Amino acid sequence: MRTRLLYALFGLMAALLGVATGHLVASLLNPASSPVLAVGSTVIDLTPTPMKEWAIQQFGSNDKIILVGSVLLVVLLLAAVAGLLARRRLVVGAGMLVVLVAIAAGAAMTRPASDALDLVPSLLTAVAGVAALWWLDRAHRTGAVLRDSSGGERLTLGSDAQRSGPSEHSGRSQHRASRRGVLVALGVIAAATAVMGGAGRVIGRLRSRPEDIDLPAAADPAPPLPRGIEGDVPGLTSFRTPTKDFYRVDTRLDTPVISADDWSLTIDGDVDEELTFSFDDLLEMDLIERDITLTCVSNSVGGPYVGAARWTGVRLTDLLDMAGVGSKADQILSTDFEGMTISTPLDLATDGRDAMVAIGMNGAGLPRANGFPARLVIPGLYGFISATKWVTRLTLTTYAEKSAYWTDKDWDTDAPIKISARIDTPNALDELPKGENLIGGVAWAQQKDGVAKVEVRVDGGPWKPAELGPDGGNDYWRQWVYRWDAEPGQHTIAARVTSGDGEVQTAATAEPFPGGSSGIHEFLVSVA
Ligand SMILES: Nc1nc2c(c(=O)[nH]1)N[C@H]1C(S)=C(S)[C@@H](COP(=O)(O)O)O[C@H]1N2
Ligand SMILES: [Mo]
Repeated sequence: MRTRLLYALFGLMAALLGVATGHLVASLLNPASSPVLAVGSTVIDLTPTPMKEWAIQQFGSNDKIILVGSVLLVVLLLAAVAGLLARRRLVVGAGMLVVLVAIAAGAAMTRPASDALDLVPSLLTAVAGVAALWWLDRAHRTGAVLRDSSGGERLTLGSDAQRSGPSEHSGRSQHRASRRGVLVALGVIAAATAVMGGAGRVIGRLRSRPEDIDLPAAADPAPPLPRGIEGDVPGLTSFRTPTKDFYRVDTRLDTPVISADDWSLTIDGDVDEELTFSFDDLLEMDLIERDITLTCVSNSVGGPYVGAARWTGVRLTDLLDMAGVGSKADQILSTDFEGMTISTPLDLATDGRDAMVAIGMNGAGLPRANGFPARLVIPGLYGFISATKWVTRLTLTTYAEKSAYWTDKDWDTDAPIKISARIDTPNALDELPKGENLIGGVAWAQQKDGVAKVEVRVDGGPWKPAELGPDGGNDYWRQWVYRWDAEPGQHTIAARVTSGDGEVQTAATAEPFPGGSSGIHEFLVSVA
């Protein structure tokens, strides 16, 4: 029994060392080729949409940590099994480890834009894992063999130090030597795993340091953003989302590191002339600056996947006009640096809205997580059909000819952002004092002439107008606050928005899939 446990531990330690090795090497070559991340990414791509949506609802922005954690857990369980197999025959256990790594290597190779170099982390994972298993097995068997030849007993780690008797004397000391050998091997492997794991993290962080760019002043600047009312309403979302707090949604498990010097944007497909722009080319063009609220289609009513920032970039139509769009195209298929695709209806992107290839966010270059060096920002459309990060290609094509990542997963191709009001304060189930309480939040109605009105309803009574915060433009969200004179007891509070073009937020509920959530943000609070 004990040797079984011991060998399961051997398998586990060998796998951990392998994973740490692979991760470290990947952090130097290509973070996405790390065996565990490669498997995780493949799982993301293969997961059916409803399950993915379920995971996002359940785990929110922790969904990826949970995914990577689950992959790791499965790997470690299988590695423990490999360890058990190695107890009988080392080659069988080692073989199983190699098969596990081969699966990860396969996943790494099927990633778009992968090359032969992406096999290196997996290869070294296998080498480290097998070497560790071999060493542990040898350390264990050496003692066991010595002992078998003298005392004939089977090794059980740390069980019989108290047993005594002259005839067992030499067996016992050899036993101790073997136990020491195993402990030394385990210690060295654990230490190496920790050091490499730590080094991998540090290198990853160093590599993904932001690149400093000098963002030129916009030729077409935005008016100064008025001061928000967050200072007056505790718990209210700030009028401008600080860059570091901006939500992040994408299919990646790593943060891409692309240097501005190596980056370029190509416009091709149904165009008069195929064009390629360098980052410096964009810096030299006329830049526009706009305050725009981005929204993710996976945001549920009242959810966190929405953020408001000041974006700086080149007007999309300036670029398209230079290339000369042909008559056949009805879609802009944008491609990121690794081949991930997003499709945008051409007519919407070019109808006069402030669509841009953005290179700046809140007055600085884009953070790597939000698309450095460049991304699309198109007001009024959910991010999954408009906001391509790390974008390198815009192809003018048709929906009949080409389909994008989420189109293939049956999400809508035409997905305007649904108008919505969110209550930020109080929170559901809060205990409030009786008397005046502030109910506050944000509301958005991009490309629908902005927010005209926000109303609050208590206990299903009449809708009453809230006060609106300052105006940051029609593509920007609006803060709102309602002074509520609360009576003791349980109360349901709700909020809804009316857009400038007269649409009242619907009470009809819809899930995020396939075209965005709808319904009213409503929940219970109690008043003492
Ligand atoms: N390359 C790439 N761009 C992408 C995505 C992605 O998965 N890959 N996700 C999109 C989605 S669904 C949204 S909502 C926005 C989110 O942008 P943010 O992470 O900067 O908030 O990016 C979009 N751009
Ligand atoms: Mo999204």
